[in-house]
Amino acid sequence: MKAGLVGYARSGKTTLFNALTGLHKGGAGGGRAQVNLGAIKVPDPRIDTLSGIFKPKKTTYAEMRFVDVPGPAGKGTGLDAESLRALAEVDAFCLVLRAFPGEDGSPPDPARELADFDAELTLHDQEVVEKRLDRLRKEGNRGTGEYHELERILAPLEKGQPLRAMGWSDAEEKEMAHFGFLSRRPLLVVVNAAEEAAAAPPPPEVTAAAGARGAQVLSLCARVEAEIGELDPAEQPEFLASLGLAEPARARFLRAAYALLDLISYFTVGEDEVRAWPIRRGDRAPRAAGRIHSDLERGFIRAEVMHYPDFIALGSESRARHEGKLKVEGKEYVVQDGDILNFRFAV
Ligand SMILES: Nc1nc2c(ncn2[C@@H]2O[C@H](COP(=O)(O)OP(=O)(O)O)[C@@H](O)[C@H]2O)c(=O)[nH]1
Ligand SMILES: [Mg+2]
Repeated sequence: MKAGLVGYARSGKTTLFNALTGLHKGGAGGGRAQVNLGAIKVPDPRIDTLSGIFKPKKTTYAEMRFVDVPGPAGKGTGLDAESLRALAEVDAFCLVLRAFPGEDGSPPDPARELADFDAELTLHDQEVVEKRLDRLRKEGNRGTGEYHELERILAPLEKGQPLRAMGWSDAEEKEMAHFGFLSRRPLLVVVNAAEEAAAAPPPPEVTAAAGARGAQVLSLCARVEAEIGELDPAEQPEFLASLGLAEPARARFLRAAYALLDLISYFTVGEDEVRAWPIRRGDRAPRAAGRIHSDLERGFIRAEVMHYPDFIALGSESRARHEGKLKVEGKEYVVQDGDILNFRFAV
């Protein structure tokens, strides 16, 4: 599972990528560059709290992978084969929009960039659908379920509506999966603001357009995020306060991107290690256990479960047990975000 930082050249993708990874290499400013890939820790105040309670030898945050995908140079140039390949390889898009004045003084138009970029994705999918329909017609398969289904989704695509905005049943989702539609992938719109607007909400027209396109939106200033990363941790709070920020926007962005990939965390705790484990929302206990080791999935017997808020309210595992807040769950249990788990297994 990985998220791609996508968008037009010079929107600030590489600046944001470097701010996220803490890299300061000369990637930014180059406009079009090679693909960068990095694993990034997802900040989680619950892990900080648990680590404060257990004082473990090691604290491990969940990680997620990001790709800095070089984008097309300008609008209307279309997505070239290389960009398409790079886009097809990521599971969700974080679309970076330029909302700061360009080096040549050109005013930003993030709402336009959003419409243009999503139009590229939509057009790509429309071509995929048309090609397949053509083929089915040539083969004399007009009457098939697939044909009708594709015709149904062609109509909104022709109007420039992304597939992400459509409600599909689980069966439809499964049937369509192999097409790899780009306009169906989860989208987080990242308004890359000017320094003065580092703490401002996204422009209302962008928020409205994102909503209509089935996307979420947030605003940050990639340059400011890069600066925060370079500061001494002791100096950060004052700098953040001077900008009107409660925490680096990086933390907010990473949590949103994590959720965009449909990832949630469960925790394991103890004197050795406090750790967050990323799993897919909806995963059952054995699969979640398999994140730690395949033996735990194969030999899964049961899971002891405490919900994070219960544990924090009661303060200890023994009190949680005493109050009936430590539950024993079997194979069918769907793990919830923030569960503190202990697995019993035998191989
Ligand atoms: N003022 C301002 N400039 C930025 C910001 N983010 C990026 N830039 C500048 O915009 C230019 C393009 O950035 P870059 O990260 O290379 O864009 P990319 O082509 O999308 O990877 C560089 O000169 C950056 O320093 C920002 O938040 N504010
Ligand atoms: Mg770049």
